[in-house]
Parts: sequence; C-alpha cells; structure tokens
Amino acid sequence: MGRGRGLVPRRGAGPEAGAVPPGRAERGGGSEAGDGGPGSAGWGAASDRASAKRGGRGVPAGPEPGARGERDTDTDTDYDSDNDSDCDNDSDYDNDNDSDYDNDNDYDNDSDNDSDNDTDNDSDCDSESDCDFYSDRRFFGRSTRRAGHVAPATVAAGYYLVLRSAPVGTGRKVVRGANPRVPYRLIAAVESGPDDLEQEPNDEPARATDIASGGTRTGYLSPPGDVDWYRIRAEQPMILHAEVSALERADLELSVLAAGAKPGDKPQLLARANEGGVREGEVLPNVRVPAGESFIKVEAAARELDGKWVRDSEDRDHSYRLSAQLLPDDGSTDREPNNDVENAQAVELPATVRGWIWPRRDVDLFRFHVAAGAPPVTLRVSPVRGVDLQLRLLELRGSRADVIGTADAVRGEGEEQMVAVPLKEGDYLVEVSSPRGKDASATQQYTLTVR
Ligand SMILES: [Ca+2]
Ligand SMILES: [Ca+2]
Ligand SMILES: [Ca+2]
Ligand SMILES: [Ca+2]
Repeated sequence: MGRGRGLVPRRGAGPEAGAVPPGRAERGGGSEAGDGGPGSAGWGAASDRASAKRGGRGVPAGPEPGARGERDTDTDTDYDSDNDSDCDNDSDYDNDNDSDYDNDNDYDNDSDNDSDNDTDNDSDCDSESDCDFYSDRRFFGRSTRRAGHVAPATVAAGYYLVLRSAPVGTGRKVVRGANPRVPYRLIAAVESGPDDLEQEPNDEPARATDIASGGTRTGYLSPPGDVDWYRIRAEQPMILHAEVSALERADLELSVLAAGAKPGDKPQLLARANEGGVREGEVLPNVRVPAGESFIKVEAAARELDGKWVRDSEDRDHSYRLSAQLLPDDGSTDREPNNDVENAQAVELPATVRGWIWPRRDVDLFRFHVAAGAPPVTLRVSPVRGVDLQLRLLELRGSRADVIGTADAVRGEGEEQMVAVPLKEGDYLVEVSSPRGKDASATQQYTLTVR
C-alpha cells in the first residue's frame, strides 16, 4: 500500500483502485479524491485546507514545499553511474529515509483495522474523531463523514474517509494529539476531474496508471512522498518522448523504466531527469523502450534535509501534466541509454545521427565498424546553441575501449571534427559529450556525421 495517500480500497470491498471511474472527484483540496459513487467522499486535504482557513490551524503534512529549487546532485550521479541499481536505491531510500513515513505505515495499518470497526461503532468512531485535531488523509470505502458525522453504512460501494490525529513523537513515545475543546470541520465534496486524471493508488509499478502514446495524464503530487507510476505499451522497440509540466510548489523528477525481465522483477531504470527546480518541468526526449510494457515515474526530487535525502515536497493545489509519445526507432536519433560501451548505439557508415546532450552529464556513444581497406574516416558534430561539445574516438579491443583521438578545439558553442582519420579494420566508438559534463540542452540537437 502506498504510504498514506490517495484512495485505499477497503479490504474485501470490491472495487480495485484501477476501477475508479476517471471522472471521480478531484482537486478542491488539490489532491486525490474519493470515488464518484454514492456516498463517497472528497479528499482529506480539503478538510485540512478548510480547517486551516477557518480555524487557523492546518495539518502538519510534512515540511511545507517552499520555493527551494535546489537540485538533486545525488540523483544525477546515479544516472551516470549505472542503470539498474537506481531502482534499488530508490526503494532502499524509501525504506531508509522516511522514518516519519514508516510511522505512517504502521499507522496506516491501524487505520485499516479501525475503519472496519468504525463503521460498526459510531461512538468509537466519534471518539476517534474527536482526536482529529490534525487530520490525516486516507480513504476507505463506503461511508462519508461530514463534520464528524458518519453516514449509515448501507451504500453498496464507495470509499471511507477516515480522519485521525497525526502521530507525534518518535519511537515508543509516539502519541496522537487530541483537543476536546475545538471541533474540526470536514468538508467533503465530489467534483468532476479531468478525463485524464491519474488513478491513485499508483505508487508502485503493479498499480501504474496507463498512458497511451500521444496521450496525457493529469496528476497531483500529494501528500508528501507520493509517487506516480504510469504504464506505456509499445508493440516494438520505440523511442519514447516523455515530458512533465511544472508544479508551483514541488520540484519534480521524471524517470523512464523498462519492465523487469520476468513478472515480479524490478523495473530497470533507463533514463532520469531532474534538471529543473520548483516551477520547472522535466523532459526526457529520447528513451528507447523495449517492446511490451515500460513505465514513467513522476515523483518529488530528493533533497537533503538534516543529512538525509527525502522526497517530501508536494503540491496539493496544482496538478502536473504528463505527456508521452512513442516514435519509431529508425536509427536517425540518439537513443538513451547509450552512455557506456555496453549500451553504445550501433551505426553503419556513412552515418548521420541527431542527438541531444541531455540531461547534464549525458554521454552518447555510437559504435561503428571499419572494413579492411576502407578510406579514412571523418567525424563531425554540429554546433549546438549554448552547449560546448567534444568528440572522442575510441578503438574497441575486446571489452576494452581506448581513446585514440579527441576533438575539443572550440571553447563553448561550435563545431568539432576529426578529419580523414586512417583507421584499420575493426570496431570503433565515437563519443559525443560536453566537456566535464557542464552543458546540456533538451531542445537543441546536435548532428553527428561519420563518413
Ligand atoms: Ca499522485
Ligand atoms: Ca501516487
Ligand atoms: Ca543523448
Ligand atoms: Ca547518452
């Protein structure tokens, strides 16, 4: 189960999350909302906001995601170093870092149990409710609570809206706050959302929301720790262009992952972008996805807080828009990942390839074969606005690649070339990159020619 977010189907109560109608309630509180079924509920965040406005108190929903805008250097390093361990890092990271959220998890389980009791026992429920000075945002099926009142549990389908005070303290000293004097006020409303709304819970690949090529999805990154997985299917290997728009209050990170080799295997990271900060979108222009399922993941960028990396920013009031497009892989563009010898992109001479150095520290490797008695080879990369480029030529010797030439004549933007290089029969690599990984552009492409 996701860590305390979104729609949590009531145990044994029918509708899977995936079956939530697309027109279900949304925004208001700016976050995931209840089902459009009878007696269903809005989103706890609405109450949070409402209470914050009316009663002058809000929910301690984690640190406020202010305009931080710092970048995630750690993430970038991961991207450069390898493809597969990143998923692990993510998971480990989640387990490790959110000791706060871990509390939430336990707490979640409690809620599950309690919610069942609650429907049967009004007074129990109400006494719990009185503790809801700080509300938590969770959903369960089949009842609506408005201003502390529980609707009769006679409705066939829907979700519960459960409020409890948030745990305070650490370890064994965790307690829930209470305030018998000041009532809370909960406002729940079913509102129609956009047709392309994400379907929570989608915090893991198995519960990913589908996105079609050429399609869009609207999503919210809330509450803190929310992760949104999207699934895209390709008939054959394709180039995926994925783009997510900015959030006002959260720094986003965008990743593309291939499904694991077997069902149950972890998805494999193909590419990740976290170049922008708060109020900046992210784009991955050219990820090669295999035939079958791949995933797009939207989450908050990690930031360092008291020596720990956390992904706690959220924006409950604004949605992001994710778009995805599958393009044919005809070999005319650079395709990621191609950052190392193992994943170098094979081209035939004479070759012309257009590519992006993106995100920062991107390296593009192309592999080609030179036949016996072939004429000398000329390599050229066109200028890219605002990007200092360099070319390197490497000779492949078994699994080793040795640099045999470098072209970095121009400081800053400008063409680089190696003219009429005599090469004996064998396999070679040409590498396009920015010196020391300093520049990148998601919009300006280079053109590499090898002939
Ligand atoms: Ca979401
Ligand atoms: Ca989610
Ligand atoms: Ca590239
Ligand atoms: Ca690359």
